[in-house]
Amino acid sequence: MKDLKKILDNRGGIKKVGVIGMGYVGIPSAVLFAEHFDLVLGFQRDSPSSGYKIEMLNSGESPLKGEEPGLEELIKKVRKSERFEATSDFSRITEVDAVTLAIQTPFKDNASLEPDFSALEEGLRQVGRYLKKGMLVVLESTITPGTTTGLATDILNKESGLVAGEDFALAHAPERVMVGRLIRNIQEHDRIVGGINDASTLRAIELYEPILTKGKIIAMDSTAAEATKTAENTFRDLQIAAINELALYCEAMRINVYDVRDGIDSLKGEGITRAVLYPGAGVGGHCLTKDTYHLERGARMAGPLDFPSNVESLYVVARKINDFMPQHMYNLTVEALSRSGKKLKDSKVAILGWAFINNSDDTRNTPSEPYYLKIMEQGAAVSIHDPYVSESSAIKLTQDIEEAVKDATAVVIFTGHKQYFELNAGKIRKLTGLPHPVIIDGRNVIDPDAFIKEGFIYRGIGRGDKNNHEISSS
Ligand code: SAJ
Repeated sequence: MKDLKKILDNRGGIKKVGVIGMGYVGIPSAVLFAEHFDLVLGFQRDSPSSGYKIEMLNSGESPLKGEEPGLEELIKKVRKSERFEATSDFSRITEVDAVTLAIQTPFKDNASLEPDFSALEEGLRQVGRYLKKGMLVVLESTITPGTTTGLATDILNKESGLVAGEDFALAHAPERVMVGRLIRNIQEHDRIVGGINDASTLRAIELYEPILTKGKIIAMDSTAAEATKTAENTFRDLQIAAINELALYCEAMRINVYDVRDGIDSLKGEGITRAVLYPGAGVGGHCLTKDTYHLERGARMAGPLDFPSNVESLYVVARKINDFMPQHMYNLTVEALSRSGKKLKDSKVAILGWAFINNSDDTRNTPSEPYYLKIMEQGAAVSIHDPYVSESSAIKLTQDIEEAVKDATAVVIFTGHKQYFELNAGKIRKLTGLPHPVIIDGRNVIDPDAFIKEGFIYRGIGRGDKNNHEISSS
């Protein structure tokens, strides 16, 4: 067995770093590396959709939209000190001591939940083509457990003729960044670093330790690192499903889920705290909707898995409960409309909130969409309001709430945008022009009594204490 450690010692400390994929993960990590290493090359395919980023970065501008505190100043700083350069010339990978891949790993389609690793595979082939002995390769993308020791090792070895773990170091160090706080997250979150062997892990620690401020290194093997990333999101999805299921139970028991939530949450400290999250109209985004299936795939592909044969995975059941919530919003809408003798086909529904998360313009996998498709199928007229989203694929949106709610038979709140907490019952009801319009609250943003008193037919997720109210004749 060749001694990778000796090869790495001969190469000496990491001086030059390559980062592949100038996206919301690659750019902040590249400029943070550039503060500590002699040179960082940011590799970006000169494709029609993202080639423009090369020019922007080299002129000191950030191609990322939205506020990213500290990012643009850092880009300008490392450009000025000539420690960072963006390029589409992948042959320059030969110049670096370490190269990280921060490439999106979406799913081919929601139904199959088969990951689309094509872009990652292309990146790995590029690295393999220019790989040299003693280099470190790190995958940062969220991947199915087993990918680093499987697919990645196979491609890199085949393209380079070298052997992972013997001739070069290979590791997984998953990103944990949140849009809006990219730099801070990389510096302050603990960093999971998992090599395919100890020498690889140690080399990867040399790369990440210098860019951490409050964050600590948590070392393990690469498959454990892949499982950590996917499981941390799986567990969050599970916690949301637990409170969503409780909300449905509370509706059936005609009690207020928020009373029960406060009660459970009061059990605090001495390690007995409960992770009680918030019920809602569904779970969107590109993390929680996918990572469960990466974990499932990894565990079941590895096998043999000893698991009760007549029981579905708890994690997949959690996904199904969260994906049921838009259906529940639909069921609440149909039932509430029937209270005033209406059907969807002769109704106008105003959907408030298209972003998948509060006070954001991010619409990826928004729970509003399956609901929208269902009511359209039933022939309803629909208006969609979102203060942060101007357009989203073929959907027509408005930022004018009065336009959205005018003549609406039902007003349905899907996102907890701060603007919606101020909705005025009298004003909204007048805009609908109806004595008893419907209002469905998917994020617990309005006061049920204020709207019920105004004559609304109210339904709220988890609000079993209010959902069967008398219709006020006032
Ligand atoms: N949601 C609920 N109830 C909750 C919390 C969230 O219904 O109590 C819904 C949100 O409305 C949204 C979805 O879940 O539709 C996802 O919300 P999220 O807060 O988890 O936001 P994400 O998807 O951006 O998750 C990211 C993840 N971060 C990374 O992958 C680096 C996740 O690991 C973080 O825990 C999460 O942000 C966070 O805590 O902000």
